[in-house]
Amino acid sequence: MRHFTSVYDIPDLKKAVEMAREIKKNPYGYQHLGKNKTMVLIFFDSSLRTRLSTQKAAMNLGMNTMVLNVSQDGWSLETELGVVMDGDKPEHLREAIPVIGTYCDVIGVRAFARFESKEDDYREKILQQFIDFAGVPVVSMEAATRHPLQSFADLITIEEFKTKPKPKVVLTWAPHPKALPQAVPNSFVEWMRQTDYELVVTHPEGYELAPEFMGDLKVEYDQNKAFEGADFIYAKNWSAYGEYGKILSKDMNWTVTMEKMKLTNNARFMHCLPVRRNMIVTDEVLDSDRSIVVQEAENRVYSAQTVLKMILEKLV
Ligand code: SN0
Repeated sequence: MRHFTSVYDIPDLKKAVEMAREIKKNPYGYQHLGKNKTMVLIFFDSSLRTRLSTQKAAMNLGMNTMVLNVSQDGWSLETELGVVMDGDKPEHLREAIPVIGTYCDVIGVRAFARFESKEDDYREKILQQFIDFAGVPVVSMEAATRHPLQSFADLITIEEFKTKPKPKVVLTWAPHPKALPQAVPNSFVEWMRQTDYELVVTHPEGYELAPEFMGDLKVEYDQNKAFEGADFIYAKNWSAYGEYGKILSKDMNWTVTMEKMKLTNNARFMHCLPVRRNMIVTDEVLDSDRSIVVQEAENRVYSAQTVLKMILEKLV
């Protein structure tokens, strides 16, 4: 593996999940791979789990890590090509990226959808420049359209908690006060479609995800129906893709409650975090033994470590 930006960069998903579970049992078994190797983590957006779990993963592999929060620590970076730089951004990505590349062996980048232009977001304007100009492997730590390290951790978590070979996994939209990216649901659907699970997506009308992610998967617009017999409930808010970046509903009837969880097959509750309590899901569900959000977050270390291991093996 050279770069990691989607599920398609993983040659054999089953083997990758097995590897992640092996690493979880023996996290320091591959320290030699990262000796004298440095990872730089660049954040254009906030983070808690991604920053800590990716650093932890790199350290478990014997790597050194450096973190740059672009919005707080660095120069404001110009991302448009061909502009006259007479504004408030003193440095261009075009120089910043190759410079960073000379200081490290792997770059992790977080750059959310900007919601200024659907086209720019969906062609991954920032992530793509890193791939083109860094000269070293690039790992997506959530880009405009995907959050693959999260989805990989989600898959590991479902494999750990499933009680039947083909669980019913339900992705449900839930209300939120802000317009959020589609990266997490896009990616979740993309990864789940690579498994033989029964996948159901439910959301209000107007929240259809991009066809490139949904493929031939049908939406169940009735949330209660979707929940029937579910083994995993994966909640997430996202803004509309069609009416790009718009909030079309704040309907609190979509909040995941214990009542709704009772429609399921004693399902586990999942969310990538951070989660808005009593918007996305009630306290009662989050504080119950059905919730596995912390175990899911813990697996972020092992998804990142598996990906970094695969990248390092190609470097040495
Ligand atoms: C991000 C998102 O893509 O939805 C990151 C999730 C891992 N979430 C947020 O930005 C939440 C912000 C908020 O105000 O709740």
